[in-house]
Amino acid sequence: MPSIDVCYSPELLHLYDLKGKAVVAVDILRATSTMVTAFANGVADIIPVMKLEECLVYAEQGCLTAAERDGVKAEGFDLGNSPFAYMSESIKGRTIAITTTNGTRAIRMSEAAEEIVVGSFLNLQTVAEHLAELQLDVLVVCAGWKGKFNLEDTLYAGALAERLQSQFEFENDATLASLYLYHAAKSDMVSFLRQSSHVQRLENLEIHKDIEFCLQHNVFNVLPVWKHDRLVDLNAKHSLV
Ligand code: 3SL
Repeated sequence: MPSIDVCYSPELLHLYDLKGKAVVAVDILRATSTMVTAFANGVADIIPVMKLEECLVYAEQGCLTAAERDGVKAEGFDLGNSPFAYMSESIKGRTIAITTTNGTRAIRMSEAAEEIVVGSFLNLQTVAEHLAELQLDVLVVCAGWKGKFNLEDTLYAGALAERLQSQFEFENDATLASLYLYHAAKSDMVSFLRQSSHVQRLENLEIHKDIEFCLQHNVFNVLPVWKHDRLVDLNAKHSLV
């Protein structure tokens, strides 16, 4: 039976052997929720990069560029990191190069894995079904915040563990803790997360509607997966679940 484990921060990745594993990279607020929304709205592919300068170079190749630092859209880029900015016709068929404070870092630091899947509550079931078919050991890599633990990514790990628990064994207590937290939170995640640090940070920036949007379950059946140097949607049709 394959296993599922949870890494609470990219800074802890040195403790894990990614070889032969499927990584689910997650940054619920908001990078991976935004990427899933972008694919659902017809983006062709997404190039996650770590640095602002690196991202800007892609403009010269005809890509749209997107950047966020500390919750705010960085100056000089086409887009920020709100999922609502990725619902326009103008992004259809485009390649987007994106850098965010933590989310794109979690993806790029997972490159040694056999497969990297981008997870969010928005495509939770689609990712769970894909992992069940894949039959690889799974590591959920939480983006956290600047190397530290966060609650919303942990809740996602718990939600995924709940869906996979009959077919995967739990590698250690990190998975169990995530599951227990998800059980405590799932009936009202918005309230559960009200005191959490990134929700507070986004609320202070008056970013309210993104929070509720990103906590919705199973809105899209997109399956963003790392191929060569970028993310593509393995479910070609982008149809709503
Ligand atoms: O940390 C990240 O990568 C971002 O998702 C943070 S924010 O939600 O855009 O503030």
